Amino acid sequence: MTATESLRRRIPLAASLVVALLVAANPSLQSLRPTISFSHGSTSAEVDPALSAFHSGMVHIIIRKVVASDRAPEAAVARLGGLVTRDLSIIDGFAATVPASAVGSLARVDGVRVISLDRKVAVAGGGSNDSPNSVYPKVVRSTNVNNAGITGRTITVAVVDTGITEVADLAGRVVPVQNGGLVGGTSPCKNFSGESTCDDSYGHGTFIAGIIAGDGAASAGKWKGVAPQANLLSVKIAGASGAADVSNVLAGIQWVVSFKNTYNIKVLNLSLGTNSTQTYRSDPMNYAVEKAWDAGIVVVVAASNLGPNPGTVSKPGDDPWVITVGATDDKGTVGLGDDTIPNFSARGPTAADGLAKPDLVAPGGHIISLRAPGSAIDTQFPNYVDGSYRKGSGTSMSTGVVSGIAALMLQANPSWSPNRVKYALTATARPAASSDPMDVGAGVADAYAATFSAPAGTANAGLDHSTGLGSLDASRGSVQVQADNTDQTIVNGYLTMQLLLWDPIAYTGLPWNSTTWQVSQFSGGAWYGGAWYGGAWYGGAWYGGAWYGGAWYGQPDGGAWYGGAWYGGAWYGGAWYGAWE
Ligand SMILES: [Ca+2]
Repeated sequence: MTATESLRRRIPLAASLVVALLVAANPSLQSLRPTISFSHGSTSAEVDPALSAFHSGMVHIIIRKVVASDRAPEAAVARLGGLVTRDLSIIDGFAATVPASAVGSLARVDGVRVISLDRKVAVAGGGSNDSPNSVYPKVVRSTNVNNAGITGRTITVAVVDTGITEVADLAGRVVPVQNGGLVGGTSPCKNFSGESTCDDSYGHGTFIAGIIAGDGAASAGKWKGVAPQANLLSVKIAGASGAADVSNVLAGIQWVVSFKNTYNIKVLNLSLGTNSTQTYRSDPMNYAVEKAWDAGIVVVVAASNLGPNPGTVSKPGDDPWVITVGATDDKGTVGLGDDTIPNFSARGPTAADGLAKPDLVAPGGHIISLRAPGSAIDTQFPNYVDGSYRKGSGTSMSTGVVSGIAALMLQANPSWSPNRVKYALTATARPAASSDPMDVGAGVADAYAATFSAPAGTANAGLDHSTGLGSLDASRGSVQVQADNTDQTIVNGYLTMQLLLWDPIAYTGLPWNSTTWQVSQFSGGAWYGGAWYGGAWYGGAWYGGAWYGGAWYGQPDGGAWYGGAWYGGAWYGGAWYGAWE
């Protein structure tokens, strides 16, 4: 038994997760909850007296529940404007950040037993980044590539995400998008989010953009990304709630493919995914990433933060064509000898098709990148590094690293196809902390070798394509989004986030280019914003469902928590693959 197998066997993640999901999803099981009797007829939780000192702003709390599987307390946190930040299943509870004014209401929620101040976080707040050390560009040797004059200049990376705020480190390199129509002009994004601006109001997309292409302008070059002169094209598919439906993703990818020539898009970064187990051979999201790949775009996708069990790579990272990226923790040192594979990093083979994934790994632990000032993450986790930066962990971050590397490779080797890029990346990857390819694929990305000394060869020979005619709803996995229309429609079945009916024949029947885009199902009609729907799953924005990752903070390095069983793994954590520290 390898060390990894041994670790997996000690942590019965899948079993407990499935049970929790069943209880949460099946109303008929609600009656199985123990009945709690109280002497006064109404219930009120015990509240830590220390919380009475907080009258405004946000406060970090620990909630212990009456019944571990009851998700009503988590849903209440979301409803009251808070954010579940950490599962604490060993105490039948969870950590959350909530408005101080909401504590009284939370105490009256059925199922909440004790509310206490999260003292560890309160003490650490603002002071946890005394000696930041984020060395990922050196670990993957992109620094060496930059020093050889290759910086990603001329290459455009499309980022389908929560938007990109054009902060100093990205200034002048967020590609303006032509609005078209009678209005004309340009916007700093293609916007499918339902929000009126292109700003990153959630805080995920800007962080990823900084990893791909930040130039360190606000830190005298100290905190640079991988391809510091690459251009970014922001395709915004979610607003401040972080909630996005599969249809938002499909529209975003179809638009990128349709306009790749207009904007010289060479790389597509997808730091997202769902827990769908629909076979890639028919799934519409797999169809989209394969259309991008066939159009000559290198598609880089997060593996997910649902590890460490087999079968935890999410969709569309389960697609055999694309480059799927898992995470390493480089421990803040350039050498690989002390690296570990965090438990959160998803493991293959893929659940639906049994395919080997991820393709490779890159640093994704305690990464320092850009804040999006005023965004949800930035506001709720105000631990900043050198003013303009913050820390985060997850396979989202690893994905950004590899997208940046792809930009470097394509600047130096402009004729390379996606299959050539994938082969060069995997053929030159260095041995990682695990020798199991289902943990790490080919190993740790090496930008220098992949760019300058890759052996000849191409990947993906003989693979089949997705028909795209599978179920849209199955592509969602267990997540649903509630639209912000008057009726607060739940977007499921054939509905899209435009509240129109999904048309698979139109989706697959035409080539994707700038002409056909105008008649595509996504081009006309407004997009709605949304929130994670708290019905069949755990409820509330960012906590629950399949766009995993959520908002995490204060993970002590190397401790029992960081990389532990629950870290983005054993429970479903919110939106996008990122942990916020
Ligand atoms: Ca290291």
